This record gives sequence, C-alpha cells and structure tokens, in this order.
Amino acid sequence: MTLSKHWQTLYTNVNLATMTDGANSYGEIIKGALAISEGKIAWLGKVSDLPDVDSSVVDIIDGKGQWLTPGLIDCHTHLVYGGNRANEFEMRLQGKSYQEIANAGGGIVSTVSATRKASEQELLASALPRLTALHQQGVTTVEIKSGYGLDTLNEIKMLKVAGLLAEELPVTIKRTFLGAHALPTEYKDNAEAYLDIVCDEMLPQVVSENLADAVDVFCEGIGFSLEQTKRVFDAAKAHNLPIKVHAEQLSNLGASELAANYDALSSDHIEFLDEAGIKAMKKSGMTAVLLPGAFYFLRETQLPPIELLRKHQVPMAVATDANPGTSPIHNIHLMLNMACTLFRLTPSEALAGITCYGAKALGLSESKGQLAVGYDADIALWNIEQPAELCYQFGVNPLSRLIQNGQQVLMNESA
Ligand code: DI6
Ligand code: FE
Repeated sequence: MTLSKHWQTLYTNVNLATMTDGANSYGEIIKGALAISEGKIAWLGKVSDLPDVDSSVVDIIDGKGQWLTPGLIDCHTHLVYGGNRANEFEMRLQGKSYQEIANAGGGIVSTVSATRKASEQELLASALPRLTALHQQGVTTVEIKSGYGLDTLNEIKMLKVAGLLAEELPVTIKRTFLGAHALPTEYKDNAEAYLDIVCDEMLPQVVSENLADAVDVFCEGIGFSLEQTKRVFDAAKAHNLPIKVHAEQLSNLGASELAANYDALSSDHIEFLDEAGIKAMKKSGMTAVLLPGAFYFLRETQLPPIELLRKHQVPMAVATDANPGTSPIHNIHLMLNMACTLFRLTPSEALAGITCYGAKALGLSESKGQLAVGYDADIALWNIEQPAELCYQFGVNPLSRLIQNGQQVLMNESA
C-alpha cells in the first residue's frame, strides 16, 4: 500500500516556498508536489520522490510550475468598525497631528460612536468587503480586535460580528479583546473606573461566551499607562488568555518588556522599542509585529529597530493593522512591499512575517503558516516565477488558487 491511498488532492509540478526555515530562506522545493488528506498536508517533496499515485482516487492538479506558499496570515487588524475617518485624513493634511485630533475628541472615540450606533448586521456588512479584499489576496487567517465599542454591550457586539465573518467567508478568524483601546468619553477623567469595567465586567463576559482568543492593550500616552496596562494583563492572566500589546508606537513606555513578563504572544508597532525591550522579548519567545501601513499613513519617521531585532533573533511578523484611523489599508500585498521598501526587510523576512511568524504571533505556529506535513492545508498558489515577486510588484494579483483546510476556496483563471 502506498501513502497516496489516503490522499484527496495532489498538487504536482509546483515550486514550494515552505517557510519552514523562519526568515532565513523561503524553504524552497523546486519541481515539487504537495498532497492533502483530511484538511492537512499529508506529503510534500520533490516530484521525483513521489510515491505511485492512484489517479482514480486522488484529484491531481497540475500547478504548471507556479509557486505554493502557506495561506497568508494577517495577525493584527481592527477591521470591524462603524463609519470612517476620511474627515480626519483631511484635517491631518491641513496640519493637525494624530494626537491633536485624538485630544480634541476625534480619533478612536469618533469611531467608537459610529460603531456603537451600528447594528450587528450593519457592522457585518461593512466589514465583509474588507475581509473579502484580504481573502482575495490569499489570506486564510485573520486576527480581528474589538476596541471600538468600549462598553460591555458594544465590545461583545464587535466580537460577535468578528465571529460571524467566519460564516460568510472561508477564513479562519482569531479574535482579540481590546477593551483597553481608548477611554470612552463617559469615563474621560476616570481611567481606573473604566478599567474596573474592562477587567471585572467585560472580560469575564467575553470569556464566558468564548468570544476571544487573546487580550490586547493600547499602552501609550494617548492610550493606557504602564500601570493600567498591567491591570489588564493581570486580569487576562487570571482568565488564562494570551496577551498581545500595542506598544512603543509613539513613545517608549516599556510595555514590550512588561508584556514579556507575562509571556505575551507579541508586541505590535514597536517603532520606539529599545534594546532592553528587545532582549526581554527574545527571552520570553515573543514575536515583534511590524505594521508598516500605520507607519506610512501617519508619516512616522522613527523606524522600528529592525537591525536590533535581527541581532537578537526576535521573529518579525508583518500585518495590515487595518483600521479607520491609522491604517485604512486592507491590502496584505502592499504590506509586503512596504515592509521591504520602508523597513528594509528582505523579501524572505517579509514573507515569513505574513506566514510562519504571523502564525507565531497568534499562537498558531504548530498548525499554520508553514507548508509541512501535519499542518493545516491552508495554501496559496501563485502565478509567479520567484517568491520575491510577491514583495516586489504591487497592484496585479497573482493569486491563482486558494485552499483552506484542504478545500479549494478561490480560483482565478486570469492570474
Ligand atoms: N494603534 C493603532 O494603530 C490603532 N489602534 C491603536 O491602538 C489606531 C486606531 C484608530 O485610530 O482608530
Ligand atoms: Fe492596531
């Protein structure tokens, strides 16, 4: 009996970027094949090493020399929200800063009022095209944060909508509770009382309804202080939820180091991260999530400490940060390009950032983000001649097929 008896699908005559070697290389297999069984990758290797395959049982697909990569992972988004902030975009172009707009009652809290007004159905309808855009670019896993409800009812509503999106599209959704994103106006001068609600009311309810896979905090001058962040981390820990943090985006408050003490999954943004923070992240096995869309959109000049992250071998993920205020960009291909052009990542580092390290930032590195036997068969087929094309060109979509859990979910003949 050959192995292939159990296979459902075999992609043959493909090149593979397995992404099993971190950012060091694409983990290439040239003239390869990949077999799927029961939603998992069952075999991969050179075509010349393929066992006999019974074509009456196995669906054989000729990849015609195209490239397979893991399905892409966008590990940091806020893509469920009401309204938009084009007006603030105009204000910024007239000279106001993001912080000035936030302090004047715009910014996150303006999206909060639009999100509170929207029904579940309205939020679902507005989020769907954003998720569809990512899906059509080859994304098979997306993380979505709450944080525009800022009261129990509306935070729960956002997380429910994020869950409903997975019924609309074949995308794996991981949800993150970001109740500590900003202070709602009704608690303007009373952060501690708001955090009582976050920790003692929202979080227990989110946990009891199983609505989140992780907890995040925006630790920043315009967000929450280090002490306040610690409160939320303690509450997350008490509920056994993994921690993520928006840290060191506009200043260095030491939130990455704090998060490292809580064995957090990732610290995200990190333009102002210092070497002490990087060492702490390395020690606790955290992932650095780079968000070039927000850097670009805010016209930041402080670059994340890429060279130090490399030196200390902290894995770097890359994500869209899709949100209405600082990264209204629902395009993972553009993030690949920006990670290279703005942050000087190599194409293999950038691709690792939205595959194996995107998975790691979500605690999924054992099941997603790599082409390896036993991993989920979330796979993208690209009409490209070399993997660097995914980073190099932008605006033409070379995705020709997308497979999620072993099922083909997209096919684009014209790619
Ligand atoms: N950092 C960000 O980039 C987003 N949230 C955060 O904590 C911005 C959210 C917004 O401006 O709506
Ligand atoms: Fe964010």
